Amino acid sequence: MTEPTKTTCPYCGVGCGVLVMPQADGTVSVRGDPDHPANLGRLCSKGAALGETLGTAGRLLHPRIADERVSWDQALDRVAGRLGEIVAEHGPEAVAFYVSGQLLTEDYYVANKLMKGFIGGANIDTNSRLCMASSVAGYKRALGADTVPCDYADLEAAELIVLVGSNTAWCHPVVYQRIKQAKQANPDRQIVVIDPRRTASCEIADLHLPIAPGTDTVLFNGLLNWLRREDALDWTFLESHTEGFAAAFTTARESAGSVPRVAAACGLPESELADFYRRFARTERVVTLYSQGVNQWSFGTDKVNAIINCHLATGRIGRPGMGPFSITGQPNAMGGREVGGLANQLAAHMDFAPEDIDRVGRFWQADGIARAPGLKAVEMLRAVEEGKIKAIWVMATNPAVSMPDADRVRAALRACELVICSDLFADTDTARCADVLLPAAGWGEKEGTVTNSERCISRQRAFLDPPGEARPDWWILAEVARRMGFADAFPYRSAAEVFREHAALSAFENDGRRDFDIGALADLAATDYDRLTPVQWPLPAGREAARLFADGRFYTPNGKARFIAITPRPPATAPDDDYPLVLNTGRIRDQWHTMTRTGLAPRLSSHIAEPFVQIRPVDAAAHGLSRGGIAELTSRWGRMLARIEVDADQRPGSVFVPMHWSDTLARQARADALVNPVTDPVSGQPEFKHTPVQVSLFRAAWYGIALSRERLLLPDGITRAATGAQPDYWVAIRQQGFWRTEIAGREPIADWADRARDLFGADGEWLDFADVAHGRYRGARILDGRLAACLFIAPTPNLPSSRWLGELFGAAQLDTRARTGLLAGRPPRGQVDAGETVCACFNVGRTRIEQAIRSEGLRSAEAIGTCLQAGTNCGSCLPELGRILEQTLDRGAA
Ligand SMILES: Nc1nc2c(c(=O)[nH]1)N[C@H]1C(S)=C(S)[C@@H](COP(=O)(O)OP(=O)(O)OC[C@H]3O[C@@H](n4cnc5c(=O)[nH]c(N)nc54)[C@H](O)[C@@H]3O)O[C@H]1N2
Ligand SMILES: Nc1nc2c(c(=O)[nH]1)N[C@H]1C(S)=C(S)[C@@H](COP(=O)(O)OP(=O)(O)OC[C@H]3O[C@@H](n4cnc5c(=O)[nH]c(N)nc54)[C@H](O)[C@@H]3O)O[C@H]1N2
Ligand code: SF4
Ligand SMILES: [Mo]
Repeated sequence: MTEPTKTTCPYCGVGCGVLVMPQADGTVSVRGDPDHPANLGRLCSKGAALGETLGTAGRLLHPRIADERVSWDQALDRVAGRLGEIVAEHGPEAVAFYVSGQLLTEDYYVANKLMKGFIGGANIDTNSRLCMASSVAGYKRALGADTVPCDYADLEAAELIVLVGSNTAWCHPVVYQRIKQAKQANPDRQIVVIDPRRTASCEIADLHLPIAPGTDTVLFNGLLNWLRREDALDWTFLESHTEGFAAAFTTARESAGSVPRVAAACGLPESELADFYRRFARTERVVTLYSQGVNQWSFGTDKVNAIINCHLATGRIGRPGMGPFSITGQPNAMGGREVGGLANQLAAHMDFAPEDIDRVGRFWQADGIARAPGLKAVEMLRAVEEGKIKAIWVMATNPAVSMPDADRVRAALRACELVICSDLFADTDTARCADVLLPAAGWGEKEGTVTNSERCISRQRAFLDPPGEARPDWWILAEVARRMGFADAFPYRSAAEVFREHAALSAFENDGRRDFDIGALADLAATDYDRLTPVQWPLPAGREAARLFADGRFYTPNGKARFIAITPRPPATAPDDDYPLVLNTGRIRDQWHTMTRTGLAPRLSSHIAEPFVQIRPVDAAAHGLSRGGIAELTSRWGRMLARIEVDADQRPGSVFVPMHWSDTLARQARADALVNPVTDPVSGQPEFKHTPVQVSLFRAAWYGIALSRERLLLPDGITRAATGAQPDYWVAIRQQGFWRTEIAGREPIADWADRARDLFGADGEWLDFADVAHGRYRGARILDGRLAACLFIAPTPNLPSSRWLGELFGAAQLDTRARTGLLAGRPPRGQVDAGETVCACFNVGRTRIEQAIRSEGLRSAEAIGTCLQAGTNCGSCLPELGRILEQTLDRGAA
């Protein structure tokens, strides 16, 4: 037996090491790498399901121009030729690259070098603009460089961890497990969660502050004020290592004021706010861990600096167990920052300062290097819309889904003269707007490195051949560069060669002046690159790197960290009578962004299968919404449909929707169609967490669920019949061995038996039950005694459970009981429906868990694990098991 391949998970910024082993049956086994410092063997549900996302289904296998298959030569010549022509005619600003924190460092480096060094414009920006830009800007303002000063071990060494705008339990599950374990080991360790919603991360919280959206600047200004009043400042550190305290403090005191004023502004009880302030003031080792609830605001950079101010004031930076820790989202968000993927950076943490331009230009031997920053993502797409940018090359990101005001972005792409899209998949929302499609090699098919949230560089290694003609992104870029006449600067034959150059640039004329230095890796031989084990930067050649900021020296010109005076601002748009609720958007546990990969794994769709809107009971009642129905959300920018979920975890006045669904998997379910495209003036990051919306009941005449072995073609399948009515709402969900499609429509349809045959094919045996008067239909198509497809229609959302129906798909033959059940629309008597899946690893349903809690008298998540296995593998569902336990016992008691 061969050794497993050591590689790194391609999803979140935790950067877990995984061991991969292709199996004889063609599947791939994936487990956590016990030797990787990020996860020490753990994986979350997404990492554990990686094996299910491989294979050729849906992959883009060949280059395509205008929907025709072409050779690589034709595609590369076309791209290079057209880019060259446009630059010659309109200048380098007329072309743009929109890239991604999911590119490997080597891909990213080549993209940036080609655009900034040789095309000579700086219109290359990355989806990290939507993600980390405020953190980058905040660190640079305060510390003089984009330096994340903490690592995961600091979380374990901290006595207080403050999670601000981070649903760590779902978005960085392995870091969350590390925090949880540390808390179990020492219950005195305190966890405070600051988030308008009560999230799964609150499971381990000593205190949850359900802050009014956007008021973090007030809260942290208030904290600075409190720290001063309680004499909790580190004056020695302040005086020798920082500047600007007086102004920041005065602004904080005047704008935030006393605890009652801050509590009122933040919508929090005074006692709880003071409780947090007290904990922060009296605890030395504090890590403030933050992500999108902080960054994704039109004043995200101010939020970041309000947090950093409190760490500087207490001297809590540069020592173990403390610091302001921006946790990164994408697997290579940090690598992108290192190569300069943002339009306002150059490369290797250098900026568009004259000496940096000169230095990078000499290193690249690029006389035509760009001399000024380019357009940031949202501006870039605006320039596409205006026709100023005539060609855009999108790599490893899906802006037609993930950018704010997504309908407008999509229209801009459709109208653009030349859209090139490099992706793994043939059919994404963005690929649908592209003229040229380039097949990229994906995870497991290419070599390279990524840098995780704690600045640890890890290898991604290939263990599969790329399907069809797919190629690594760096190769595609270098080929285009050569054909544009820059062959000398792009001679790379391997990822290792690119990496060496990147490492050499980081050390070039550095001498400790720039934080990012991995000079020790600049001469890595190909074999050493192959064997490279995870390493943390800085990693200068020939000297030991100390802990960042341990000496109290920062990367500002005078070496002092800067306080930034923060005047709190309101969100860009306030709710009003037309749009009375605040839309908050984000992630769910088991899906990754626009679902091109996680959507392939049936077990990842079992936790949450549909786009939803989470709303507080009181708001649901006020807007006539009840659980299971469909809501129509509208904002000044667009519209979305989503299943209604009524939940007291939601803040009054706010609703939450997931960002994940696209037009390829659903109809009218893109959250970003609603989102205000306003951005932070410093960082350019959009305000994804705050758009005023109206939420009303979508009045469907019928609701349906269809299960089929093949994916249904919607809405065509339903429209084909004479009357032409089609579903207004549909979501396609891949399950084990079949597809489930949820549908609903406004127009009544009478002839469902005909529609069912249009959808699935008329031949074979059919079971039909129709009650036209009451708008009910149940139909099943049976081929060779096995269930081939079924359709259930009802006037309300109460439809049979897909779990029970799914089991029927597995049956070799449908017996009489099953047939009776299908016609009756419910499981035969005596058969239990296990309910919606909670534990994706062992496929354990909610009903089964509730029953076991009652019948076996289970009292802890561990006991549930012992009884049903649930939660014993990746542990991602443990917070939910805890909640089900609580709710079931509550109900038992009531
Ligand atoms: N399962 C899963 N994990 C992922 C990803 C994924 O797609 N799926 N994506 C990865 C990526 S790229 C990223 S960037 C990270 C994001 O990770 P997170 O930032 O943890 O995720 P989000 O759900 O976007 O938002 C976090 C929280 O911010 C809260 N919030 C909203 N407004 C405010 C506010 O004004 N103040 C405060 N304090 N909080 C607020 C929201 O309620 C939400 O719970 O996740 C990474 N991990
Ligand atoms: N409403 C709302 N919108 C948001 C957010 C939010 O919180 N709310 N969060 C924002 C954030 S933080 C982020 S990071 C973005 C993420 O948004 P996107 O970057 O648009 O989302 P992904 O689905 O990850 O897109 C990655 C694409 O790259 C492809 N791909 C995967 N691997 C490779 C590869 O190796 N090479 C190439 N060429 N392609 C590859 C995938 O198939 C997929 O199509 O969304 C942003 N949008
Ligand atoms: S926490 Fe999960 S998604 Fe993130 S890197 Fe680890 S296994 Fe991958
Ligand atoms: Mo992100």
